[in-house]
Amino acid sequence: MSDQKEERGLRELYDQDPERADYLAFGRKTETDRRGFLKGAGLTAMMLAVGGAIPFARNMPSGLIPSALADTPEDFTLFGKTGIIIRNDRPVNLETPAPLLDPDVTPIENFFVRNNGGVPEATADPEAWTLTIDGEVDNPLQLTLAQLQSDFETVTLRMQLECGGNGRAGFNPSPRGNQWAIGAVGNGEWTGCRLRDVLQQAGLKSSAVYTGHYGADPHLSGEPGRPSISRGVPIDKALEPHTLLVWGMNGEPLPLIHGGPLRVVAAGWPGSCSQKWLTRIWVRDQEHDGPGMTGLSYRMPRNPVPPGAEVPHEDMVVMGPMPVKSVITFPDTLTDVRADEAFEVRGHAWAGEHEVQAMHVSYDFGATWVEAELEPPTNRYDWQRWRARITLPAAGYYEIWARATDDTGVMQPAVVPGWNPRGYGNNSQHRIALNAA
Ligand SMILES: Nc1nc2c(c(=O)[nH]1)N[C@H]1C(S)=C(S)[C@@H](COP(=O)(O)O)O[C@H]1N2
Ligand SMILES: [Mo]
Repeated sequence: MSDQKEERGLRELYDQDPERADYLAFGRKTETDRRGFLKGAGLTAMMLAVGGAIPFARNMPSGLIPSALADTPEDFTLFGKTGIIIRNDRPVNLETPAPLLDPDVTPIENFFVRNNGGVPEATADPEAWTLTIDGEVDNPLQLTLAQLQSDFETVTLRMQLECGGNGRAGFNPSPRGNQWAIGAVGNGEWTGCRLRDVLQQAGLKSSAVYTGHYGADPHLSGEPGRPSISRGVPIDKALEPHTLLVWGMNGEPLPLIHGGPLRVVAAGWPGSCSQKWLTRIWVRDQEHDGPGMTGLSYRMPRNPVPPGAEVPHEDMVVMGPMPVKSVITFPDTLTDVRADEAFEVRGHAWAGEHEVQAMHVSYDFGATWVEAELEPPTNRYDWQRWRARITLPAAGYYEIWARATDDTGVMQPAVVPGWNPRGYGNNSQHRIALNAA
């Protein structure tokens, strides 16, 4: 089996497979009439995307990328997303621009998407979706979504979800993979039951040390039954009461693109631990070794290595919790502001398994720091709102740097942290540029 996944960009997709491109771009299966012209829901979605009626739509062939969208990729709509940056379409990988991360709960239409494989077909009967729990348990279980919903306590928690590769674009030399800037992160309001309660019903054996998660998404090679990714977490994280089996997001049924009808959310750990389209949890007697946990994937060098180094496999370890980090959500970079007038800078901060203890901003390239106001999380793993008021002393170019400190005193570095072969865990300070007039 080769690890090579064919990845291609949106333009290329429109060239090679225009019907599929329409499907991806406009969210639903597009209807076409006999002559291959776009109709129905697909056409409606296209009208929304271009911002108005298309009077000559009857002449517009399906699979034609509207030039309005072709020229402004960032305005392109995929899976009902708006304002999102397309990092890749095969698999679908969508990043949220920092200003759209401003709300306390990230709206679904702006929430980032990270897929390693395809998107399964939507299921007609979500309640019949079945999860298997097996491996190191006394009573292997098969539970439908309906049973999970009725037999276990339902909880709703606000928790951040961040891709392990968020910030990869900052590394040099640049590791392969999605060139995420800062927006492969979001804060969802997740509804589900505790994984702990379900594992307790299955009865963990004393040999249970790790989970292995499986999902229904097809591998890009098309090989049936081959998982796109299968990660897991140490059993303590699986038993942590905030680790959930999730069927609701922001008060709605979990959308297909976010793993609906059922996923894991294991906040504070690399997003890959939060399996989407969840079908099976295999309780293991050793560290899980599914695709995505072996080789270089989701592994970091045990000890620091020089940028670009080839690291032998035995010196790589599976990534644990995500590091302390923050994002500036307001103002947007390259905004014009007034010198000598106070204005608000704000954003969110989060810290893996920790709480954020302090937040600072600098407008003089890190020479001095202003302490920001920092709100507590509504629950553990919720990201924390911070706000600072600053006044720029004279007209000219400034950068705002933001730095979070966690409750163990660890801070975000000013420069990109330890290089690693796949570009994980870049938590360097977010910087924006401002012009003061
Ligand atoms: N089944 C499945 N689950 C998955 C993935 C995937 O490709 N397939 N991607 C993982 C990764 S790498 C991340 S960062 C998160 C992203 O979740 P989101 O797309 O809902 O934002 O899902 C994780 N769960
Ligand atoms: Mo990820």
